[in-house]
Amino acid sequence: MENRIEQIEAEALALLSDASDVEQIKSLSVKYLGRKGLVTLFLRNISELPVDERPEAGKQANITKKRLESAFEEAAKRMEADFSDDSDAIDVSLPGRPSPQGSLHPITTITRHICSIFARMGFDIAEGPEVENDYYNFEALNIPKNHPARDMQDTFYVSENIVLRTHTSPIQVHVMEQNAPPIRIVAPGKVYRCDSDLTHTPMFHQVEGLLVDEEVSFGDLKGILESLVHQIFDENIRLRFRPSFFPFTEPSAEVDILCVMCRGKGCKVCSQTGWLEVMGCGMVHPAVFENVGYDTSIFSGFAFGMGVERLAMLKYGINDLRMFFESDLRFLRQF
Ligand code: 2U9
Repeated sequence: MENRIEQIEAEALALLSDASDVEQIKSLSVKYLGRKGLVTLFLRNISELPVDERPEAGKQANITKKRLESAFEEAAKRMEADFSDDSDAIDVSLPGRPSPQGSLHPITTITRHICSIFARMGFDIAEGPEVENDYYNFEALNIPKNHPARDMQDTFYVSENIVLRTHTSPIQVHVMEQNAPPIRIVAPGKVYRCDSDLTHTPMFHQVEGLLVDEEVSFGDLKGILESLVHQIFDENIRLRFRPSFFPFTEPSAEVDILCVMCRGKGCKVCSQTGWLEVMGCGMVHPAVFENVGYDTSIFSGFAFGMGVERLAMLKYGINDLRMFFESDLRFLRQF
């Protein structure tokens, strides 16, 4: 019987040395020391042994019980300490920590939206440099040397003949120089003007468009812009074309849309007029076509331009232009 208790102890210690977590140690403790554990049963059955063997067997069994109790306890403590103190220990069962995901800036989102609307109407997307030659930014667009748009107050000059583009129009000039008609492009991008107040920032975004073909009419232009406005806002937003002037288009027009806030009733956003000015447009001036070598007796075309910040403010109900450039995550996370 003494051998039996020694066997039980040896077996318990061997299993303990293989245990790899606290749960396994707990179940070993139950197996040997629990209410129906092997050591407990051994002690309970001592009365069945011959009378002269009982004292020694009882003593041995109690020694085994104490040794196993402290062996289990120490092993469990060691294992817990291993996990909590050792900074190198990796708990592979923990779920991974996701890295924070960014989102697109609202200006990027609406620029892509506008471009995708035009792409569905058959327009290609064209891009170009933000630093331009004076010729592409002004001269080719029929903006003569003494025009006020060239003034130091409006334009960032890099040197006498190099400027930060003041509109994306130079892109269309490059495309026309390199391609014969028909042309159907939209030109999105950053533009720079020496202007800074509550409603103007020195850098802002534009999307411009150009279509050149035979027999292009102002009616085609109206249809394209109406479709754009209906897709950005909704079908009930009417458009109004007011005569205007741009050096690069003739005739030219400003495009107003029904106020998207009050739907024409009159509010603070539309200064009680019921209308919002959102775009400019016109038929491309023959002088621009001559500059790129297009035959004006065959080809005509229309062009338009819009400020992306203004459209984004109206679409998303943003009332302060500065929000776009402050990188405030509380603002940006809403998009
Ligand atoms: C070429 C020929 C003509 C582009 C045009 C406008 C009218 C216009 C403004 C809208 C708000 C600029 O951002 S804004 O201040 N744009 O009113 N833009 S026609 O005309 C072109 C472009 C390129 C070769």
